Amino acid sequence: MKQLIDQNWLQEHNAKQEAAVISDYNALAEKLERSGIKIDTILEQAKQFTVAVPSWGVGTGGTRFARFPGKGEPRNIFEKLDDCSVIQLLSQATPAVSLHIPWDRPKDPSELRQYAEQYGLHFDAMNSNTFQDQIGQEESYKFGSLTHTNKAVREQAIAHNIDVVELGQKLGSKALTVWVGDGSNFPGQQHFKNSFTHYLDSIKAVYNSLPDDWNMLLEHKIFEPAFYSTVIQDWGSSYLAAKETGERCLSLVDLGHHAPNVNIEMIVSRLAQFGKLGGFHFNDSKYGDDDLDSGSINPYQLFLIFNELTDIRVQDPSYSPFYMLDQSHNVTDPVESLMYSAAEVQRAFVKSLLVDRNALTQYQEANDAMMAQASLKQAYNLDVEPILQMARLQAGGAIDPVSCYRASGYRAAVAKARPADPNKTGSGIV
Ligand code: RM4
Ligand code: MN
Ligand code: MN
Repeated sequence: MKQLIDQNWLQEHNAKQEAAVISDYNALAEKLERSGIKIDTILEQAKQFTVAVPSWGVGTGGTRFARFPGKGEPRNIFEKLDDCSVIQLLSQATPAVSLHIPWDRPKDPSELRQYAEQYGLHFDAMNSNTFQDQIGQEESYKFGSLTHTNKAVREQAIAHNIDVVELGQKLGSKALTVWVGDGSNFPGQQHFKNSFTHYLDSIKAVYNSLPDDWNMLLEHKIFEPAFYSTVIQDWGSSYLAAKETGERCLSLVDLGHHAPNVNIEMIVSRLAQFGKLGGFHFNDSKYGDDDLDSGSINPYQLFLIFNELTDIRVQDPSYSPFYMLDQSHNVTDPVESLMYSAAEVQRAFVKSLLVDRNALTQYQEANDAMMAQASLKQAYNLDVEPILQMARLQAGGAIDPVSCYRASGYRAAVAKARPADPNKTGSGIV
């Protein structure tokens, strides 16, 4: 397998920390053993955990005010995959990449697939884009896409989604994520019922062209780019649309797409109870959809979400929703942010495995609020870093991905190899 950071060098880098990791791991094993938890079974699950990386996440993001591109930003999908391969190599938790079309449209899909495979990468859910006008496109999405008042615009948006599915099939993907920015900026601008009806008709048309082994994931977002109303603004609208559309049409929860303080873990439980929870876009936010790094603001919320997911998996071990990071890295090196965030999501997952579920159930049944919350906190407060480090070490990754990445000199090397085009603002969510 092709690797952009030398395996021997990586092993030497790890060697300096290896003894400390083993000692910390053994100490944690002893501690967990006292609660009847076998650390090796947790380690195995940590190693199995994966979260996809968004292709657009490896470019520097920005706000509507400005973007400050970093050095050596990837200039095309192949360079994006190079960066994704480094993220996977060091973190050992991100073997899949989620593409955004047309941003990442390849001339030759089989060439792109092979390019990914040489790194051991594959493609996660495909993302369509009808929130921007593309060069050469007949109709404009200024006033919407799948929900537009004009049938010709809706048909163009439907055709784009079908096209993305066809491309995804060539790349080995198994899902289409549909997020539309459709909505309105003024009260009265849009007829709520009519626009939702158009949405339903449009996604049904896309769904009907979906291969049998594919899922369609509907992503809701409370606001932006529309600031008064958004057609699929909440999980309720998403659920209704998914239910109306078909069995393989599911809801996708992007953590940042909710009002502050919304109880997202409860949304997770509701959607799952009715078989409609299909996937996640992980990120964090403080005020609005600011696409901050996963776990950077509210790691407890992330843990509570995984607590629900683990609860679901206790009942149905085969349950596996699509997990993806969806973040905008405006002030950090995107490679560092994505490695760090993948580990934060993995950390929340691992901690959720440590919850004593029998005890929790008993406290819930007995209405013992104090001990119920304490049983969650007991797991949350444990430092599981030695498990994450051991998982990466055994899988051939880096004990400490960020320090290893910095020491490797990768960014400086790509900065030389990828001179910035002064006329282009580069990739990233702008
Ligand atoms: C949206 C949404 C989508 C993502 C775009 C770039 O806010 O989160 O998932 O594809 O941003
Ligand atoms: Mn998203
Ligand atoms: Mn978003």
